[in-house]
Amino acid sequence: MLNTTATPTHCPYCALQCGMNVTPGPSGEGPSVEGRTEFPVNQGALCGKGQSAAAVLSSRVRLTEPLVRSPATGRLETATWEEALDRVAEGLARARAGHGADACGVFGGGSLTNEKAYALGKFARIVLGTSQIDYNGRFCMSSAAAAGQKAFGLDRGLPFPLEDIPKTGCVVLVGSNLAETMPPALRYLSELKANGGKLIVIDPRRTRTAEQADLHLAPRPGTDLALALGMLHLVVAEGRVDEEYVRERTRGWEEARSAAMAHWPEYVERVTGVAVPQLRAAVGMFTDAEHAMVLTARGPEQQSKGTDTVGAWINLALATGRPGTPLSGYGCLTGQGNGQGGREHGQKADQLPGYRKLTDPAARAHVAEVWGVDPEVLPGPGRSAYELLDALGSDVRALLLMASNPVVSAPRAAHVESRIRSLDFLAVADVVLSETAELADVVLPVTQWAEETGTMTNLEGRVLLRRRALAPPTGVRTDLEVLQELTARLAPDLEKGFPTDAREVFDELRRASAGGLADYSGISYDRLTEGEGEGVFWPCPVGAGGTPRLFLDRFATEDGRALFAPVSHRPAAEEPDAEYPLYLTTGRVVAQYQSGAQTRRVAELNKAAPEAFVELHPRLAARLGIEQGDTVTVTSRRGRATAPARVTAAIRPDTIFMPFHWPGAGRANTLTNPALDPTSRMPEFKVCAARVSKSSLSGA
Ligand SMILES: Nc1nc2c(c(=O)[nH]1)N[C@H]1C(S)=C(S)[C@@H](COP(=O)(O)OP(=O)(O)OC[C@H]3O[C@@H](n4cnc5c(=O)[nH]c(N)nc54)[C@H](O)[C@@H]3O)O[C@H]1N2
Ligand SMILES: Nc1nc2c(c(=O)[nH]1)N[C@H]1C(S)=C(S)[C@@H](COP(=O)(O)OP(=O)(O)OC[C@H]3O[C@@H](n4cnc5c(=O)[nH]c(N)nc54)[C@H](O)[C@@H]3O)O[C@H]1N2
Ligand code: SF4
Ligand SMILES: [Mo]
Repeated sequence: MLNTTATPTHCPYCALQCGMNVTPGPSGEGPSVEGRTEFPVNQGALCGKGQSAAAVLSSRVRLTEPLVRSPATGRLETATWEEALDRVAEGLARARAGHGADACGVFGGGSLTNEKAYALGKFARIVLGTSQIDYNGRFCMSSAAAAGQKAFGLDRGLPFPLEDIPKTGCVVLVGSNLAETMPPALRYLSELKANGGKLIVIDPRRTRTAEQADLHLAPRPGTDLALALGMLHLVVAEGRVDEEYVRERTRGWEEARSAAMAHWPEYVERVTGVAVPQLRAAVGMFTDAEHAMVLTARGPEQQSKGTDTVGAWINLALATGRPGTPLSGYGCLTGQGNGQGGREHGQKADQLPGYRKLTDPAARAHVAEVWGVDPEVLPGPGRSAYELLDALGSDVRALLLMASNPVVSAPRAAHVESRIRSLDFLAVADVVLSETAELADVVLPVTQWAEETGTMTNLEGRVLLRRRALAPPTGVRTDLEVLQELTARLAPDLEKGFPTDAREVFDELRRASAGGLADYSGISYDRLTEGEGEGVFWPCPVGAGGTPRLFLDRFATEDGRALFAPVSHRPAAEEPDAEYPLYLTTGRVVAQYQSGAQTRRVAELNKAAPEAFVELHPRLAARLGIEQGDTVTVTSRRGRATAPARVTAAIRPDTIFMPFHWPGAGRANTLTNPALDPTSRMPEFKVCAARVSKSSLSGA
């Protein structure tokens, strides 16, 4: 029996992982949610998505029975769990028998708990024996992860807790709209300003976040690399380099310095559209502060040069002596609920648990031992997320998808959708019938956040216990149960290695991660329930106390020094031209989450943000004869989308913006460019060339 009192747990959505209490309702009424004041990150505050999260738990909007596509009607029809699981096992086994192990693909997500992400990676590697696994985090912060690993030897989004932000002197926030994407975190910036600190926001749009800034720079999309190099140029020219820090704590300065010196302020102004005096003002604010931070989010990261771009921002932080010093440094604001933990425990194409490399013989031996298999059976690295989606129906014939909705969220989505349709077999585990699940041969209805226990690692690297607060409806099973049942059918000898109790999975994950970069071995469920459940920061080896602040003594590189990135500016993969004269950039609105699969099912959120829109500047609108609310058509080399125009002076006149939360005619990803960053394999969601026109249907 579950009790009827409040259970302290965490939000199902973003990487803040706000603390909340969930209370089952009296019979006939749904459960209720309220912010948990004792949890330090949000101190009781929740955004509208968190407040309304209980709505998705109700059985009216969710799946409670498995669905199997009927050969007779071609439609999805309800089935028993036995039938559905048998069909999935058959679909995967047939692909493997006909085309080899790599014909089975697995696609995961950053909303999965650590335990699920770990089990999914293990399932792919030893049950299916496939190298073809990756996940939606590749679309998220992978460029910052790659740059952070290169520079510091370790990728933990924030190397310090959020509580340090109000105590620093200056924050440069690059391409984050956290007023909409993490509303309770705005408090940290307000406190910063109340303490006399400065906020610089870099965004082509004057967002709600930019409105809070002391200085807002609005560069052209895709030009952050030049902007960061221009700032570094001025830091050198004005003699503001922290020479002692550079000498003692870094490597590679000379190359990075000469690359930056080639980026003259006037050249940077031409490339970015940011005037030299503004560039100087930013450098002044940043270097005058005793302590300062650079924080990046998706703006600079979701570019085909995202890794170099983040590298350039890290260079600026290093040259001024910030990383690994108190109340200072570089951090990336990770996005998904378990965007941090989801990238550590083996659902990535090249990775084993503990942030280990699949190509490292010692890592393979360690993990194989924990898994009770020969290291030889572990496949090598596979394809990145977009490349995997692009290979569906050709090399990869069957796909198991858990916790992503690529029909809406992947770049060049019409093409991705056609690749998905060309699969021999698709199985989707989800809580709702997402646009991708609609295409599946089998849909498995799974439990949600409040109905199951598991750990999440928030954007600070804080490992949290998200507790079960409610009994799931009959008819649904957990993702862990699904993996166990599939193993029982495909490789019965391995079934014991797939327990369904999250604590048991976590204890194995601890052993698998021991000695790795993301070492969780000292974290236990008991420890996570102590006190107010404020969590434990990794790395945390056995017997250690957790690490809220990284790099204070040394970086995680071999010699303990941070590494500068010798980077130069280059244009986006697609720049505007005569045919497609505008920049199109994409992002989020406060009331919808990601592909919208969950939040589009919540009435109050839909009321606040019912449909896609196209943001454009009044001058551009006037030139094209477009008025507020007119239906407009946006065209790129990938296709076209239509949505109402939202005319606003808050955007650059050469740029249009669309949120990506909707399928159908307003789907932003019909337009986006899948050009990939060479290192992180991140697609260029934040910039492509487009044109816009008043739709002929307008006013009809
Ligand atoms: N409401 C809501 N909150 C969310 C989510 C959601 O879907 N909805 N998703 C969660 C997830 S997974 C993530 S990753 C985070 C994302 O959080 P954010 O990174 O804050 O979100 P975005 O809106 O994608 O992008 C941020 C800003 O980048 C700007 N931008 C566009 N192009 C460029 C550029 O070239 N350079 C710069 N400097 N800026 C640019 C956009 O104008 C936008 O304001 O949010 C998390 N929180
Ligand atoms: N144009 C454009 N496109 C973008 C972006 C952008 O800025 N612009 N941002 C990108 C980014 S940062 C991200 S993170 C992606 C996200 O995009 P998606 O990968 O599509 O993420 P979600 O919409 O969160 O999809 C998660 C799905 O998993 C289900 N789900 C939730 N929890 C669980 C669970 O525990 N188990 C299972 N089995 N299912 C679950 C949800 O119901 C939902 O259907 O979108 C990317 N796409
Ligand atoms: S900010 Fe993020 S974690 Fe907090 S309530 Fe909103 S969606 Fe949930
Ligand atoms: Mo994300």
